[in-house]
Amino acid sequence: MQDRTSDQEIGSQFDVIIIGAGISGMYQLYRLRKLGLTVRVFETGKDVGGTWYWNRYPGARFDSESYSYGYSFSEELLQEWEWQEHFSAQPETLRYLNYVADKFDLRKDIVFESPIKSASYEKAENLWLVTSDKGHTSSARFLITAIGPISAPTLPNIEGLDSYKGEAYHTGNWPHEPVDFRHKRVGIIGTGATGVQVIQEVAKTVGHLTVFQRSPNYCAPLGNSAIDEPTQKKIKASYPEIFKRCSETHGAFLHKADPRSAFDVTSEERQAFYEKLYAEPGFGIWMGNFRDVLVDKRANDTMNEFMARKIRERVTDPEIAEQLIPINHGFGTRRIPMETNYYEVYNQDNVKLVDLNEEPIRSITPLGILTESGEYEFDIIIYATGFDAVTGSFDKIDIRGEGGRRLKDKWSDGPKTYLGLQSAGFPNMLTLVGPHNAATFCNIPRCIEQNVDWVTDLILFMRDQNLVKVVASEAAEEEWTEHVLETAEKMLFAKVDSWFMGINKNLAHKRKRRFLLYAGGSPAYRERCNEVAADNYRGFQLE
Ligand code: NA7
Repeated sequence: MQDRTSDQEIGSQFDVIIIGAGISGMYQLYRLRKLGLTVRVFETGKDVGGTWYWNRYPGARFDSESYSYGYSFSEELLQEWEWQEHFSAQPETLRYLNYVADKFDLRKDIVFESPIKSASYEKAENLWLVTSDKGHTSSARFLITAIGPISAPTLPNIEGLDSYKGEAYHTGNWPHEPVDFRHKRVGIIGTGATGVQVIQEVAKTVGHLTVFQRSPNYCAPLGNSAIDEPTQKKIKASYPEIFKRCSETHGAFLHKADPRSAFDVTSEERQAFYEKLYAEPGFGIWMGNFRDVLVDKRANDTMNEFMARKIRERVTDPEIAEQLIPINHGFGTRRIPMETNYYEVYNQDNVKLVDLNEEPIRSITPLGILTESGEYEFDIIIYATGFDAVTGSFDKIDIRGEGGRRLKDKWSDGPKTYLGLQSAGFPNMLTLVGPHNAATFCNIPRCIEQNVDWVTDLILFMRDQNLVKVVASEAAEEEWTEHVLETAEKMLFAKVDSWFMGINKNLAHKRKRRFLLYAGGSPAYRERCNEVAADNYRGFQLE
């Protein structure tokens, strides 16, 4: 890794500053450098990878088919890289991103260990001033945020958190050294997509494991396996079809919704279809289900019954099985955790499930966790308690636009953007995977590439037309925000508490329910972005 932390390097002016060296920041750097622009990326971590750099917890892996997840922009890269598993584990994914950084010599323009604390738009110079935590300031015409939608971890708001004397880790900030669970008493709080992954992995070697569950989720089998040689060859020969299929599906996954209603078929056919989806690898059960399962309560209930039956079949103790069946939301209305023998973990003698609805946590103590029923002592506590999703990573930076207006204040009642790519009053700032952007609800690299390509084209267009300032109009922003919220209202998840809806009970301030993603689907979003560009960037004011 090159050292780029000298004052001389940092205190300079660039055409573009990118915050974040994860999947989007890396690709954005690659594209802009090719245009001959001067670009500098500032990254908090010691190396590239973003999500895959921080989330090193045991069990972290893709829920997307690996070959649908990698970058598509380089045929050479596609042919060189060989995914080892259908759903790659975090170490391999991080190796892949390092390989990309090496291959395209990306690190020379990245300043590591440099969290950006503030960014302000200076009207007189039409520049963004960006300051790192070390107090170094750099400037650029364009500011591109590539800070990730799920990158601001939140610890639980439980009294006594700091008093605990054992080892404690949040999954989103996992140590670089391996953590040994053998013969250890481990407590885990959280049973979302992350909790499920970490629980099933830790359970393999742990001395004793206690899972603290506030809300169970409907979890579906991942169906992971190694990729054999003939399949590897087939994958390499099929990339055009793989990416074409992703471009046609709602969430840019390989799975396409079934055009039938759950009630177009007999009850036997429906059960057979659900069994087939349950046995198939990946998100098919969520993304490839009947078209009305996520929008019609009656259709959704047929899936709830099916999933509850599966849990009862797999968990030996009927009381524990009931505790693992969600009662406060329907199938797929929250993020589906993908699992491998997750439910069977609760059949192990050395695993205990604590239902926090029956036995709430009172506090964290120096020795462990105190509930209404008594104290549990641990050697290690794992917090799989989630993130301040989508807007949390923006809130961590003091971003000020025209007139010194703070982005955090502007978004206090919910984000407002145009296409999820810009917010009015923040000229020349572009938000990759920003709120209300389809990339937030997507097989993310597929939508990241769309975002980055669109932003690159905009910058190229401005250069060709001698334009120096782009800012979304209030009217375009209003119209997009309304469209985003209206689209979400049709979905069952709009009525359920989850990070999709901006609900995070650990934050000190209570928020209004506010949809953070875009549910209109990636093809419609892409079409809209293309139309806007073709119409001379309609809705943006260009100077
Ligand atoms: P999630 O999906 O937000 O899950 C967080 C989990 O932690 C969830 O089960 C929460 O219960 C639980 N939680 C959070 N705070 C507490 C407290 N204070 N007490 C008890 N339990 C708590 O985060 P993940 O990291 O699993 O997944 C985030 C995304 O990352 C995921 O969707 C993927 O796309 C990648 P709750 O449900 O709120 O009752």
